[in-house]
Amino acid sequence: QEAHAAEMERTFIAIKPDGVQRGLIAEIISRFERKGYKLMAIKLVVPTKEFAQKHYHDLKERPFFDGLCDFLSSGPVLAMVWEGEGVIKYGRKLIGATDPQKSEPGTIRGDLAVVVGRNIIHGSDGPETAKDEIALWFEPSELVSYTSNAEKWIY
Ligand code: RTP
Repeated sequence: QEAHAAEMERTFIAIKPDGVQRGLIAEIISRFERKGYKLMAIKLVVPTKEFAQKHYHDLKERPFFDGLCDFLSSGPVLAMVWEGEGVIKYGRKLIGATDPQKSEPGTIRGDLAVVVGRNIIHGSDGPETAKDEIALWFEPSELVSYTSNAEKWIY
């Protein structure tokens, strides 16, 4: 059981400044919570622009990079680590397509956002980025290891 827990997949999820300002924190967290994923770390931070540039380094050649980094560093971001089987891929499914005009109803962006530049949430897109983003946003000591009572019913 412990070995199983140690291998459990983790992803980095962030509610961007628009999601925080719009009062969508509880709504978004509840979708991950109700699904059966486990919250391992959470904090509210205002990233510097330099930090935002690190987070989005893969996009530095894109025309929207500068505006995107200004936006991410414009206010509080709720940074989280969620754990569970398949959480990286399915977390992206809960979030929905990058452009809220294309995300399905029922997804976070489909239900709660309208334009791509204000799409309220970020989720790691693969195991490598998940690892890198968790390490960028959190100290290892900020990840809380615990047994949730619900787990034996979820798995
Ligand atoms: P995220 O990293 O935030 O979860 O988004 P994603 O993987 O779904 O999308 P990605 O292509 O990595 O883009 C990152 C973020 O950049 C903003 N964006 N703006 N045309 C635009 O103005 C544009 N395209 C992308 C979005 O906020 C997107 O989430």
